[in-house]
Amino acid sequence: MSHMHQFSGAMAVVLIAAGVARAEIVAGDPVIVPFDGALATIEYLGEEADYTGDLYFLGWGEEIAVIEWATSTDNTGLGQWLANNHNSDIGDTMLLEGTFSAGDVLHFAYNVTEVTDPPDGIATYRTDDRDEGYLHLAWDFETGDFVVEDLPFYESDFDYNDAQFRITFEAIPAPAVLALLGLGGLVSTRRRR
Ligand SMILES: [Ca+2]
Ligand SMILES: [Ca+2]
Repeated sequence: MSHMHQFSGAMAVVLIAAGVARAEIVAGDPVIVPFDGALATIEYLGEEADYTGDLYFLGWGEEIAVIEWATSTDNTGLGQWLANNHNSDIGDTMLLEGTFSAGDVLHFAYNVTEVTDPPDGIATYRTDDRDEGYLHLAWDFETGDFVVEDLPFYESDFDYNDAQFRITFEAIPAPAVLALLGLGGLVSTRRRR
């Protein structure tokens, strides 16, 4: 068997694996808020992974950068903790901190904390890391499915099922909108004095 032939075989495997993943999700697509006054909830759907990791909400901003950071809930500095792929219960939901506008890009981090094989997989994959990190997270805007590949790409299986979530958006409840408008009116009144 020639070296060229071996190389072609390896390439075919990679393309098939990538094709399967892309039929459902596109790695690296930004999570874009679809309408103004949106609340975002993330639901934990499950995992098929040996590695252990936590998902965080970094904050919101543009496709390449966080502008408004979420409040840190632990000492990782990664913002709002959302779920752990081995400790959270399927169906657990978390409300993301903030109210969002159409076009805002929500940013997340997946922090791998415990690894098995290969043993060099400790890493933090972030949607604002344009080097490679953002390609470890994949969002399907039609279903809301948001999935993670937790293996380093140089020895990855690219199955994107190592931590599985769903992001849903809903309009801020009407009473809250009225309260905000009322607050705005109050501020305007005070400013005129
Ligand atoms: Ca897996
Ligand atoms: Ca995987």
